Amino acid sequence: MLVLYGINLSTFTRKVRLALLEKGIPHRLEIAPMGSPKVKALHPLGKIPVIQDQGIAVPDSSVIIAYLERAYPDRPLYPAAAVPLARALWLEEYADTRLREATLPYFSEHVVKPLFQGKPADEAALAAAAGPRDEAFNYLESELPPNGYAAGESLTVADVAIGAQLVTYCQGAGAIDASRWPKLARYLAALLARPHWSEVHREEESALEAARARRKGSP
Ligand SMILES: N[C@@H](CCC(=O)N[C@@H](CS)C(=O)NCC(=O)O)C(=O)O
Repeated sequence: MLVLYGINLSTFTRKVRLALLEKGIPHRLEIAPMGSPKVKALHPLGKIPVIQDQGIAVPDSSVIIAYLERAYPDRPLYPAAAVPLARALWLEEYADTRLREATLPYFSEHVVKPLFQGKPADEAALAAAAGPRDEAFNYLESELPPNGYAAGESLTVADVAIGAQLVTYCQGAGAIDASRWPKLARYLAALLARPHWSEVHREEESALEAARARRKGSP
């Protein structure tokens, strides 16, 4: 069976989990943090996610999803036609890079530092994050349709990639401000209402709750 190495609360692990679940591919998540010996043995950069399938290791969420499309063609996440395919791949790339950089500070400062490192949030880093966050959210607000999916008539890799980043943002910053970005807020709510997404989301909320409880109980 396909094995996915990663951790919950990792954005790129979430992206691949959602792709596997949406495509209905049987798999097992093996908890393996970034930089761990297991991950380093499979991924030259020591990053997560990495999968093992059919006797090979496949690193990098985008490469993994491209591999899955060929190895498991049912329920495709790549549109068939060239134009929506280009749009889906661009939005995936945008989510993995610019949206990632623009939203990660909220998670780092409000979740990683206080809950996992016992450090206070850096208020200057949070203040500096607002501009890039606004720019990225404004771009997506202008690109998304009023309802439905980011690229084409059905769920694609673009939705998995954008949604995975937005979940990380909300874990750090709270809900997307629907008065400023109504389409984006509606878009994420619709994704999170999908059965597999709500299942993953609930699991991650429990992990966050447990981390908060541990932190509260620690001296
Ligand atoms: N481009 C990679 C990014 C993966 C990535 O940055 N993963 C994070 C966890 S969500 C990680 O392993 N960070 C540790 C590091 O950058 O060394 C992908 O799409 O898989």
